[in-house]
Parts: sequence; structure tokens; C-alpha cells
Amino acid sequence: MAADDVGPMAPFWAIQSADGTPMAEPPRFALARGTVRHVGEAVAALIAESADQARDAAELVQVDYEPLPAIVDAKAAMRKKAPLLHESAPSNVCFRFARGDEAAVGKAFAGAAHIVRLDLINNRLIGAAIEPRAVIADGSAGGKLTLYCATQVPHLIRRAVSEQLKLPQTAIRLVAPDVGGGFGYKGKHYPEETLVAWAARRLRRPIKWIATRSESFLSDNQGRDHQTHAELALDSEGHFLALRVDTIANLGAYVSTFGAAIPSAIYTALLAGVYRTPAIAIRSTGVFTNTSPTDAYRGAGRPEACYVLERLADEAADMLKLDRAEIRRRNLIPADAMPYKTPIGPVYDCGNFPKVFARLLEIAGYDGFAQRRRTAARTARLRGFGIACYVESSGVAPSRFATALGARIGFFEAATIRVQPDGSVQALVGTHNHGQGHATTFAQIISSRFGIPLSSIEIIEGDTDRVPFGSGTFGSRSIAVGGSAIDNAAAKIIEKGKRIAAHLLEASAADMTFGNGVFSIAGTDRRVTLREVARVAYIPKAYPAELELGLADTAVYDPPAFAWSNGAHACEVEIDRDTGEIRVIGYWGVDDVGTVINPMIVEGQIQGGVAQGLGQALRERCVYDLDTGQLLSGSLMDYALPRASDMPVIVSELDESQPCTHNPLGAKGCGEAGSIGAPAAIVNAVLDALRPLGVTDVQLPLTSESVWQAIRASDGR
Ligand code: MCN
Repeated sequence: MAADDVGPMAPFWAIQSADGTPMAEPPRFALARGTVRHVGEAVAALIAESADQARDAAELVQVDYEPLPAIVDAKAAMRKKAPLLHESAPSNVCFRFARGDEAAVGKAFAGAAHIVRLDLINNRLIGAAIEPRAVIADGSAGGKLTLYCATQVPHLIRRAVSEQLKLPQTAIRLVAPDVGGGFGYKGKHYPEETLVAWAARRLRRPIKWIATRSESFLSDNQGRDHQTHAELALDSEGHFLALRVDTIANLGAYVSTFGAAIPSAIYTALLAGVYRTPAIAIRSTGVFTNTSPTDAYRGAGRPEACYVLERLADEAADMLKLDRAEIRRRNLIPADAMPYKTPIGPVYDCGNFPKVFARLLEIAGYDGFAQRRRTAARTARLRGFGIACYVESSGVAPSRFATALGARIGFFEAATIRVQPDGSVQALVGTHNHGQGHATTFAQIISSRFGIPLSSIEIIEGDTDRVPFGSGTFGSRSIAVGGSAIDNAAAKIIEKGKRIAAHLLEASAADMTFGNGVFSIAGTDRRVTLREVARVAYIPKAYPAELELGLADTAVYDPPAFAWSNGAHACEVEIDRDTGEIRVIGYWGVDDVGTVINPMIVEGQIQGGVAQGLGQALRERCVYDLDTGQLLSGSLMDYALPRASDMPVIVSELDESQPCTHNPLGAKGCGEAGSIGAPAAIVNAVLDALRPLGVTDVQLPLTSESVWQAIRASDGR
């Protein structure tokens, strides 16, 4: 590959440190060159007639490793004497990002009545979609290379591979069919994409690679891994005065595709949350370690921010002897403050946080909780109730803002709609469906716009030769950005349809209306259907001379801002005092995802997110051996995913009263909501159950063992 001058894998987002220096960007090649920096980094590729042959051949490969000291903890990697990962970087620190006003925060802290301090770990997570990653490259024609790839971002991967192989983008067709789930970690560029594409071209034959589950554990991007010190200053009545957050984010051995942006640009923008905190200052330091690179994993920066804020809120309530709901009520941003500019930059266009919160307490029966706790205590069970409020920056935007912050891609979306001569419709969209039901919801948008049945609408995603352009699916952007592009393309077609219809009806286009699939002259019964208009557009017997033939159009939508989803989640747990076993017995969520296109799909998305949040809170722990850097949780036997029996019934309500003000659908994303609120709500519930014993802290994930240890170590008050 070196001889063929295959280039390194450049990240798609480069962060600047607070002092203006660019982040360290050490080269990462598809196969390690000279030094292996994490277990799971590929060192050799074997190509054989069958997978078994390749596996046998791999057994024969001997690598003479000269062991180097390993460092897996980000704080330890920052120490002066820590072994350096990259010769090209002066230290293991990749960037020191900062946001907010440290002077204002210092002043507020100096005059505060109370200060709450917490040290928090946000545990590293391993993605586990139903199917592992896969790449098939077919270069046998010697001309165009077709890459079938389990990715969420087809156009971005085509670009990455074309840049490294120094091919025009048109020389590669990237097809991403059903990929078996993605959860964010399949939305990144991986070495195998480059490697398999290069090998197929070199050998002029198709090459297939499918990861085993073990390979996935070792080499897929992982998520989270923050160590945070957070401080909240309050006045004597429990109003938040200032927030100071210092996070050390473990980036792993290399900067992954969006790996630098998640703990910096994305995470730090969320630290105002739903609260009115006048002064905020955040530092986030990205650090290299000998672990798999970290990057976006469902939630991507938002669960980490929500966890910091909601743990602080409970801690503050405890310190001030205030009810946990009351302290939140006193600090929620009121609806009449919208649009609300947070002290760290983002502006929330809309949202009624107090209303959503009040409704949550109602459906969760918060008022009756004290009684439920007393009843449980009679049988020696510890009962706890936890709350978490969140905001979600769905649909990263706008492109010019993101690129100013270091993004090397645009965050717009493109949609092309083709009305066929028979009135059926094809829509080509740059997003990618891997479990979110786009074929249904996107078709619903078109169906309600055009007044045609879902059965005559086809949604096409995931093929760079068919879909003109796209950024892919991540960051709960598909509805707010892709859906808006579809809606705009539909609007363009209706406008053109009006002109054709006006011609057919010998009227003026300005007098035409459209609804339920019919163009009419306003105030008359003279009408022509979309189907008839489409037919004329392709079989132009009576067609306006000044119009282009055909009925197809493309819209490119670049959102002017994030679509600020928000919500409040609550959880009730019971803990067995003797074993530390935690049972989640109730879970409630009220979510504002703006206008809802399909309530069943949104509910499913929220449930899935809660399951992943529960996994983070109670089960999933990625562990590397501190001395050797070996992954100890390298299989599903060692890494506990939540199971169906762990899941409570989730009572979910959607508040549609606050449609997004700046996109045509009024929709805000929902794909990550559950994974954002759940970890904080669950941990707060467990700590609520344990506080009467004097336990005030247990770090993520809360396993029955760690809870049992905490109970034993407590003074048992
Ligand atoms: N929707 C709706 N009304 C709204 C908001 C959304 O009907 N107001 C619908 C959308 O039309 C879409 C679905 O809900 O069908 C999710 O939309 P959105 O919130 O825009 O999220 P994306 O489609 O962009 O999906 C991304 C998001 C992320 S970031 C991860 S990670 C994730 C997730 O979705 N990975 C998933 N959900 C997943 N679900 C499955 N089954 N598998 C994954 O890998």
C-alpha cells in the first residue's frame, strides 16, 4: 500500500485548542506502519479463496513485536512521564478545547452561597449492532470500483476512499444496503474500507471482508470515556449561578472521523441543558491512549452532558435539602424566555421545558413515590426515584458554523423527487436507514404532500450512483435535515405542477391550488390530478412551451440551526439490600421532538435509546488491562448488553406543542433521546435509593456488585 502511495485516513473534523493551535493529527494508515498503537489495530491482511483459508493463513503470520509500555487511562496519559503514543505529536494531548466565560464563572463562584462538586466517570462503551461491519469491493471490471459497505454515511466513505486511493469520486460506487444496525459507530471511516478497495483494484477481483464479533470488539470505534470534574455554584435558594466543567476525554490511539468533535464542539455545546445558568465555563481535553479510537456512539456527547448536569442537580438538592423536582423547577428555562441564548453559544428556538417536566412528574406519579418507598422498605427493599431532563442538538448545523469549528464536511442534505409518468414517486435521499424506518416516515411526508398512497412511493438511500449527494445518517439528523430536503423538493414539484395544471385548465398559475393530489382553480370545480399532470409532463401533447419537460426536482437543505429536541425522563428502581441487585421497575419519558411524523416509530426509537441508556447505566463496561492495554471485555460473555428481561415497560408521551421554528416540517430528531436521558435518570434513581444509607456516589456502570460494595461500605444509617 505504501508503494501505491495509499494515503492516511484523515479525520473529518479537526478541532482547535483554546490557544488557537490546531489539534495534533498523527497519521493513521489502514495497516499499522512500524508501530501498533492499540490492540485491534490491523497489521496484516490475508486474501484467500475462502474465509477459512484466510483464517488458516493468518495463523501462519508471525509478527515480531517489541513490547512498548501501554497507557490506557487518559489522565495517566497526560502525565509528563507518560509514554508518548505518536512521534509526530509533542505530547499525548490532542487538543485543549474551551468554551464559556471563565472570569464570569470565577466571580459567581466567589459570591455563591453553595458549591457542589462532583467527579464523574462516563464509562467507555462498545457498540454491538446485530451485524458486524462488512466491506465487499468489486474491482474486477478494472474500471469502476463498487464498494458494498456496512456504513451509515455512503458519500463520506466514497470520498475518504477516493482521497486515499487518489481516484476521482466518480471511479467509486458505494452501496450501503441494509447494514444490520449502526448506532453511530458504523458512521465512521474504517481501515478495512480502504484496504479492501485497494486490494480489489490491485488484484482485479472481488474481495469480501466481514468482521467477526471478536474483531468488532477489538477494532470498532468505541464511545464515551470521559473523566469529569464538575462544580455548580448556587445561591441560598437553589438558583444555579455558575457551572464549571473540566473533562478529560479519551480519544483512543488515533483521531477517528468525528472523534475530536464529539467531546469538544458537540458535548460542550450541551452543557447549559434545560437550565438557566448565567455563567458557564468548560474545558475539554482530548487525549491519546493505547485503546481503540472513540467516536460518536448513540447520543454522542449529549448523554455525557446530561449526566453531568443531572447528577449535579440531584447533588445540589441534597446539599440544600430541597426536593429534586423543586430545584429543577426553580432553574428550568421558562417558555417565555424562548428564543433563549445560552451563555455558551447555542440559541434554543423553542421548547416548553417546565410543561414537559410537570407532565413527566404527573405520569410518573412522583407525588405518590414517598408512599411507594415506605411500602418497599417494609420488605427491606430500597426504592429510588430518579429524574433527568435533557436537550438534544439534533441535526448538526449549519454547515458554515460547523466548518468554522473545524468540520471538513457539510451538514446539509440533498433529496431528489421524481414523479413518474404514472404518478408514482421515487425519492432519492442522502441519509441512510439502518433501523429508523425512513422508508415509512419519508414516504409519509411525500404522501401527505402529494395526496398519494404510500404504496406508490419508493424511498432510495445508500447508493452513491443513484442518490446525487448526501451526508448520511447520524446525530438524529435524518428527519430534521433529510426530511426537510424531501419536503422542499416536494414543494418545488408542486409549484411546477401548478404551472402545468394552469396550462391544461387554461388558467393562471397564480390561481391554482393543490391539495389531496389535485390541482384546482381556486373557487371553482375545475381540477386536474397530479397523475394527469405527471403524464403530460412526460407525454407532452399539451405542454407549456416555456417549461422544461419532466416532473422531477432536487432540493438541498442546510439547516440554519440545530433542531433542539428536549425532554424529561424518570425512572424508579428497587434494590435488594443483601445482593445489590437493581431492578428498574418503572420508566417514563415525555419528549418534545417537535411535530411527529410517525408516533410508533418515534416511540420505538425512544425505547431503543432507553435500552442503550440502561446498558450504559447498569451493565456495559469496556475494560482494558491497565498494564498491557489488552481488551479484557472482548466478547459478549465479558461485556454485558442489556437483555429483554432487564427492560421495564416504558411509558412514553410526546409533546407536540413546540414545533421546530426553522425547518419546514417542524420536526426535531428523536433517534438518541432515550440514550441521553436514561443513564442519568437511572443513576439518580439508584443513588436516591442508597442515600438513606449514606451512599452518595457510585460510578458508572452501576453493577449489583458495585452497589453491594457501596452498601457494605456505607454507615448504613
Ligand atoms: N421521526 C418522526 N418524527 C419526528 C422525529 C423523527 O417520525 N419528530 C422519525 C424519522 O422520520 C425517522 C426516525 O423517527 O424515521 C428517526 O429519525 P431521527 O431522529 O431523525 O434519527 P435518524 O433517522 O437520523 O437516525 C439516527 C439516530 C442515531 S444518531 C443513532 S446512533 C441510532 C438511531 O437513530 N441508531 C440506530 N436509532 C437507531 N435505531 C436502530 N434500529 N438502529 C440503529 O443503529
